[in-house]
Amino acid sequence: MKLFASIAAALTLVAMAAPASAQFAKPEDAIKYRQSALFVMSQHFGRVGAMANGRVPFDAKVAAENADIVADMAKLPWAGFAPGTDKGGNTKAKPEVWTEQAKFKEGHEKLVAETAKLAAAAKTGNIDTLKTAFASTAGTCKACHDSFRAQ
Ligand code: ASC
Repeated sequence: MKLFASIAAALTLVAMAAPASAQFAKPEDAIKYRQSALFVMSQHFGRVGAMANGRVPFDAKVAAENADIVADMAKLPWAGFAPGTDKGGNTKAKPEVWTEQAKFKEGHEKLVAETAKLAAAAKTGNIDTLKTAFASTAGTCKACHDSFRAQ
């Protein structure tokens, strides 16, 4: 019983330490997953952008809430670009996602870093800090789209 409890505790720790990952029954599910994560991210990024661009009044609390969601969502889509998911659904992902994996990974790591900075910037409550971080994050989105997303 003691041994069983130790094993169970160890497995729980491993599960907690493992990075978030997702497994998919079919390519279509992976495609849907990554597109959904990117869509949710874009909705919240758009809310931050509306403030950064002066389309809606700056509300530091709302900016911070939305930026936090952007930063969390930024971690998710990449699991959905699994091998063999270049086809099997309605995807604009270019073959380069899989043929230039080092560059693609670099792009996603950059986005995770930039969105973390965006979330930190939003928490300062300073609109100029937020504007700078927003522009930088948007540039990261665009760079990756230019290389890896078909029109
Ligand atoms: C957004 C959004 C994107 C990026 C990109 C930045 O708000 O949905 O895909 O910004 O347009 O260039």
